[in-house]
Amino acid sequence: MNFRWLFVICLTIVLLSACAQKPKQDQTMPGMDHNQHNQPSGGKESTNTSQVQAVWKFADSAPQSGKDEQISIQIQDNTGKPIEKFQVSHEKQMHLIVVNKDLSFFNHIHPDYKGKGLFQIRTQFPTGGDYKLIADFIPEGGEAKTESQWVKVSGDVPAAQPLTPETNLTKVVEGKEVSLSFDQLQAGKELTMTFNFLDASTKQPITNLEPYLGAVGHVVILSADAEKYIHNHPLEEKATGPQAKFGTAFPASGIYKLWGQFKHQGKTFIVPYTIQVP
Ligand SMILES: [Cu+2]
Repeated sequence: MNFRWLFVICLTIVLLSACAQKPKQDQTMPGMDHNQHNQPSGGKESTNTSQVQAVWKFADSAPQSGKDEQISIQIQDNTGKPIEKFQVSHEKQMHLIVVNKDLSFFNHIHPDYKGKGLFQIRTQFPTGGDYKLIADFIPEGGEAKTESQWVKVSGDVPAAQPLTPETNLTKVVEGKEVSLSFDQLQAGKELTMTFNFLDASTKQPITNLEPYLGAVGHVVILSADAEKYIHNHPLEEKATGPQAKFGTAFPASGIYKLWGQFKHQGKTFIVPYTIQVP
């Protein structure tokens, strides 16, 4: 396994505790990370990310659908002391993914950093129901961290849409024919997933994808119950199409939903897929 693979997978499968692919010797060294070029020299102030926690607050004690709601996310250590410094990752200090329980709604937004560990954003939930908020961030000198929170939003709750795995992974989105393929698809295996882009009307390959948040694309993957979360970045971040390749690994077999986010001709677009991982 080459180092780049190890790095990409460990950086992205942030939910898996202690990073399943991590070399054994790292696990006994709190705060150490294979991402060592990011360690401050001397390193004794390095953040032990196992003690990093997020405290979630809503300006409205009962958030409502269709209304601007302010979300505050306070990042602190287990003694309540704010974590003050964050590494910029893909142009942002925090990435926040919002999904509803049946995964029919997906949003990827970026809270503002207010200092002293506090991030804030205003957003809207389209309907009532349960939503999961997932924050991705990297405390300076620490490793990538994911903190999540379920929130109940009041308002009409539409009937849950069942997640049905798709067998045809080619679809047209915003005038682009997008095909998703895997070199192998099996739980627990390192695999490459490839998105291929054609102009839907001319069938010509699209070779001028634009960087979106510093990479040709971003992929977020959630298990059907929204418990397993993976955020992938491209193997070649500077690619421009017609292919965008991502390395990933599905932790267990089951149904997953994934969302690829790309940018073309100044416009970002999202390509969702529901897949069955054997
Ligand atoms: Cu983001």
